[in-house]
Amino acid sequence: MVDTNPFLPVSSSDGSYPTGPQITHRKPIKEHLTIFFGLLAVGLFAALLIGNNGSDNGHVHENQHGSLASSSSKKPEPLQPVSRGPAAGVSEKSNRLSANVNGNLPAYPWNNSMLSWQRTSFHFQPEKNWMNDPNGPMFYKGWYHFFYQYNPNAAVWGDIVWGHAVSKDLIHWLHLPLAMVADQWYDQNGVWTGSATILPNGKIVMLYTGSTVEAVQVQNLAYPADHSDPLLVHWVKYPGNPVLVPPPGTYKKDFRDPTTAWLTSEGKWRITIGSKINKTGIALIYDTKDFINYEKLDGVLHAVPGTGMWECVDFFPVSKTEENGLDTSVNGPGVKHVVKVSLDDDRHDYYAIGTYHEKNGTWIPDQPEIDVGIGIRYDYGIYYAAKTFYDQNKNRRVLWGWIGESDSEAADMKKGWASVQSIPRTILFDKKTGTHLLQWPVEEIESLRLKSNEFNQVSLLPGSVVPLDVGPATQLDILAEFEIDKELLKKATGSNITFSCSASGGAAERGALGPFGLLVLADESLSEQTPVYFYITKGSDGNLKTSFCNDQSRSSAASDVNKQIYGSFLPVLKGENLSLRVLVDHSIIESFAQGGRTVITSRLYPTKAIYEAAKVFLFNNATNASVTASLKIWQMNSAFIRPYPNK
Ligand code: DQQ
Repeated sequence: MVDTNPFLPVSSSDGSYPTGPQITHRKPIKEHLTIFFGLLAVGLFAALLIGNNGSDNGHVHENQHGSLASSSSKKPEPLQPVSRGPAAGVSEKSNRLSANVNGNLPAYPWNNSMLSWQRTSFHFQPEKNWMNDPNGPMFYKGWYHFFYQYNPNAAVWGDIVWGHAVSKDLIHWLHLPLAMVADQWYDQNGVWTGSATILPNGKIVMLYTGSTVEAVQVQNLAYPADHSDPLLVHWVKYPGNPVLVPPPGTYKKDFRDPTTAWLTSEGKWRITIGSKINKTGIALIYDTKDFINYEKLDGVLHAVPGTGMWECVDFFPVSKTEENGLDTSVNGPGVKHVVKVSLDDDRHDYYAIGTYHEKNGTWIPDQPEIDVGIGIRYDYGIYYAAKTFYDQNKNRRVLWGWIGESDSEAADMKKGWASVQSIPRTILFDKKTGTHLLQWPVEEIESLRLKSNEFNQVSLLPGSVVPLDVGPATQLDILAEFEIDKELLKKATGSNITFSCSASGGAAERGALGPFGLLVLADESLSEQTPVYFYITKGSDGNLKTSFCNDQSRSSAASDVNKQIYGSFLPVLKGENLSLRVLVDHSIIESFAQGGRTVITSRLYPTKAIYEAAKVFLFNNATNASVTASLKIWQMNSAFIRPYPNK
């Protein structure tokens, strides 16, 4: 049965739906050791690292590996990435590899076995084709619902509609039919990103951006055809769509991605939508009583010059004192508010913590120098268009994020799919720093843990690499703690040289106090390896600074994949050991440092370190400091992700 009146009181007196947007303006009032010491290869590791780093930014070339070079007699064709997205008025959706790649990289002769290995086992993916942003996540009548930007026709961005899947635990998923397709003038160019709001009466409102026949961005309303269906299979688009059009002065192609609505003390619903004015990123703000008629507030929720278009804005409260999540409408003492933006210009997600002023609909960052878009990122790897939802089932706030590919489009088309979603992460305010959020994989992921191995107090001398005998190493959950020789920390001499993961020579660059950490997806000979590591430096003021990095430069013998060194400064507080959690799932690794204070996600495309040949090692490439590591490593089961039977 189709619901005809799915909302809170509709403002029109006869209860009928108005036929178009009515926008009014109001003034501002607004994350036993079976020690396997067999191979303590002092020096060998450094030699390997440095040896592999002999030329061309550390990239390994196919011709250095006879077997790879001879796997195809055809001359590799140059890679010419095609731009997808900007012409349609949205951010770049093709894999442009790294900024310094000129588009003329030779394509690697990927074979089916290599490409099949890349598909993940416990991360959410559709059965085939392209996926991008998470949309409208929610918990409803016993099911977690996940919608996503999807191209049903190809493994590249385009023809965007809403895919839909349900889960009982955020890990095992059942694919349902497409929730919404591009069948109206107001979304013919794409059913773009949107968010769900669950009203106090239990009904659901979905607001999403439609790209019209003329590629103008408008906001549309949709709702479940049958609220009694826990699977929410059928969706109805409101006949009076669009409900919001770009306000005067806003570029018609810069008005998108409505948030979940939250309540004001006046009982109205409030949403924010990303836009820009010249180079200033802005979050527009609207109040509504019925999700049909909207009043635009004067001013903006927030604006940051120089940050460009804000996509997929997210706005939510976090508790300063409690270890649980908050419903989006919660406000008051002990509550801070987070603004998160996805920067169209650099395609990274940034957040900041601050204070929300309900009366005039504004938000002020606690620390303007780390304002949203110029400060802290959710993830220092590949991660974009993230969205949270309040999970009333477990009283937590859960974060979803889109993880694109960093191989070539040609390879994506060959394998027939592109993109995965991150493991959903719980989000909490980091009481210790007061500036950061803590992101941690939802507890349900632990149900996939199989047999484990523990390694206690493994001593890592400077320049050592230690293999960890865990069996196959492509589906792992790794928990690790590292302790560096405290005397050496004290004695080390300070310097003014600043370290940054991306500008460094990666894990091959030896310092007195780093790098040390793990090598994942590494083959026996270490010709392919991805170091996930800490690097400590001492300033001339005697202060220690820790960076958390992920070095992709030797991750693959293929040259047509992204080999950037990811990472960031990591706040480590007095008394804290260095801690790390790494989820390895074929071509994706998600790494969480210090309980999720800093996170790095990488997509990796090894050619040799796959299947049984993939191994994990500990390493310490510091010149002076000894490090002790303790770890627990679980083999991970695969999740069931398949079509819902008979749907
Ligand atoms: N993806 C959607 C847009 C959004 C962008 C289009 C962010 O609504 O701005 O697929 O990746």
